[in-house]
Amino acid sequence: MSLEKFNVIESTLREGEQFVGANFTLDQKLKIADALDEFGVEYLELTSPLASPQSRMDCETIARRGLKAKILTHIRCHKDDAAIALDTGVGGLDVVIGTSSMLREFSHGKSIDEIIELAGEVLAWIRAQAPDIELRFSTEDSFRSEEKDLMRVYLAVDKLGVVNRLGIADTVGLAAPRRVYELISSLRRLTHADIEFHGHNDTGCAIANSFSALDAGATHIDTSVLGIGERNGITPLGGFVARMYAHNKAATKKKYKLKKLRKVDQLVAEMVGVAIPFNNYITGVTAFTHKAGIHSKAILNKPETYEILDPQDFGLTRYISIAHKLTGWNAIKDRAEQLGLELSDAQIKLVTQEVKALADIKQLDLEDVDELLHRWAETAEDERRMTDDERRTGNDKNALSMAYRVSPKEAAENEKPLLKQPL
Ligand code: HCA
Ligand code: CU
Repeated sequence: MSLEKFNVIESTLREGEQFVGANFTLDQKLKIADALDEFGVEYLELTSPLASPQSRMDCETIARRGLKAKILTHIRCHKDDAAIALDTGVGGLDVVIGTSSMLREFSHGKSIDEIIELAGEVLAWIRAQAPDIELRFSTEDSFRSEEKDLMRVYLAVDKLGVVNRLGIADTVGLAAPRRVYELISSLRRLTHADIEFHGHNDTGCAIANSFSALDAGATHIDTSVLGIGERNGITPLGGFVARMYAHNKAATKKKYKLKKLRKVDQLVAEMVGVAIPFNNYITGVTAFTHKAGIHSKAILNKPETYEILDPQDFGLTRYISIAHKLTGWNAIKDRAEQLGLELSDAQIKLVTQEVKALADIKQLDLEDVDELLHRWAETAEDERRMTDDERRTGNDKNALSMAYRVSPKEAAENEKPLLKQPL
């Protein structure tokens, strides 16, 4: 159910601002908010208005912008924070408090009973002030909290009947998918509110954990563009969308304007001073690049053989790398066709052998392959014009040079020898 009906809480403007390279101006925030809104995320989460005077003004400005996405801000479990946050005009508050023994001892110093009491007071107060606001309560460092403590807190909060969502946070990126599944399944069984999952990526599980959370009944997933956030960040929007597209292509295409993803990734990458990683989901330069000859053949016949994501759905194109020793003649043939060159299959196979032989001794690039193809095409053209007479007298230099390109053994391996006469 949740796997089909999930919501993205896009936190580039909150968790993402906690990325070391991020220091967004209002103008930059507006550009990010607009781009994400166009993409179609359901929520935007903003830095607490208590962080700085400018942060407060940013909340007010973005809340008033009339975006389709619901605007949330993120606050500690304090009445004073909540009062200021409500004043900004946002559509929802994400309230958080640490429940792990570590955070209880070294951060706010409260016991579980005190947390329950405080949460009850603050959440009921917020609801009384703002009956229509979306209210979420989350425990920080959920996976290093005692499960019985966690459940006590969530059950108490759920029973208040004032929150729309309960949040689970893998604050240090410790959890693996099965653990996420178990915890969220228990929460799903025991409580009524929607469930949000916030997953850090320290050990590379953020996307898988988010998917597992949905599978277990979560309804909302926190993301940020390129995954930016504290340390190495959280579930990346693009990677999460890739996962959901693989799960249900039609629904994901309907839900989001996938072709806008590249612009969003580029925009944020530039603003925080990083390049989009080469192996990034969807928008990395190698995301749709194919290399091995045997892959290329299948890809050219039917792209789905080696592609779970169709680049066209994201406004991107696939690229088949051909200038290397793993190349295959189908890929070289495709390139020849792109260049409008007329070469027979036998000739293409010989070119392919030459590419492989050259690649064994030096680094090639596409230009080298193109040059070879052009040379072979010209020679083939001359060859076509050649008279039988000339051929018999053996004074044809082109034919000779062509023959010397490959060893007799290699030529013999081709189904159709390039030259009609053996030399
Ligand atoms: C933080 C911690 C947080 C909160 C997540 C949440 C985390 O930076 O305030 O509110 O659900 O990772 O625990 O981002
Ligand atoms: Cu976080």
